[in-house]
Amino acid sequence: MVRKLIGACVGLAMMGMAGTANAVPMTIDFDGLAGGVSVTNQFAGVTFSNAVTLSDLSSSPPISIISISSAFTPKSVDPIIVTFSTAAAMVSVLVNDLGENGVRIDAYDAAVGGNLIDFDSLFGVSSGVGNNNQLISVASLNIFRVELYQPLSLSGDGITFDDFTFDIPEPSTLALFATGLALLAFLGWRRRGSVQVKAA
Ligand SMILES: [Ca+2]
Ligand SMILES: [Ca+2]
Repeated sequence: MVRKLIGACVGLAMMGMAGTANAVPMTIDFDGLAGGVSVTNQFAGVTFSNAVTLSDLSSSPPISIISISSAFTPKSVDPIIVTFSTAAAMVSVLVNDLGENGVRIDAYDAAVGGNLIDFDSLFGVSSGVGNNNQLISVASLNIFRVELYQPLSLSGDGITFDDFTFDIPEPSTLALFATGLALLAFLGWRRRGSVQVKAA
C-alpha cells in the first residue's frame, strides 16, 4: 500500500515537472491593433508603458511597436517597459532594423525598482536598415518587469520591436509538484517510523 502510494506520488511529481517545463509561451504580435495606438493593458497578464504601434514600416509587417518618448530610439533613461502580473520565467522579443546602436533587454524581479536578474543585448552594423527579426531574450525565475532600449547612441538610427513573447509557469503544475514532494516526505517519515517499530 505504502509502495503504491509512493509510486503515485513520484508520478505526480514527475507530471508536475513535465507540465512546468512544457508551459507554452505566449506571443503578442500586435497585429490586431491599428497603427498609432498606445499599447497599455490590451493583452492579458502584461502591461506596456511608453509603447505605441507602428503600421507603415515595410520591413516589419504589419504592426510592430516603437517608444512614445523617443520613437525609434528609446534609451536606458526612457525605455519601453513591460510588467507582468504573474512572474515570467522567459521573455523574448524580435528587433527590426537593428544597427550599430544595438538593442538591450533588462529583466527585473519587481514591477518597479528591484534587482537586475538577467539581460541580453545585440548589435548590428551602421544604420542597420532591413536587419530584421533579431531575437533577444532573458530567462530567470521571478521576472516581473523588462525594459527595452538602445544601449548606444553612435547615430540617430532606430529600431522597432515585434512578437513580444513570455513564458509564465502554470501555478497548477507548480502546486501539483509541491504536493507530490510533500507527500513523498510524509511517506518517508511514516516508513522510517514503521521500520523503527519493527526493530523494537
Ligand atoms: Ca507584428
Ligand atoms: Ca535602424
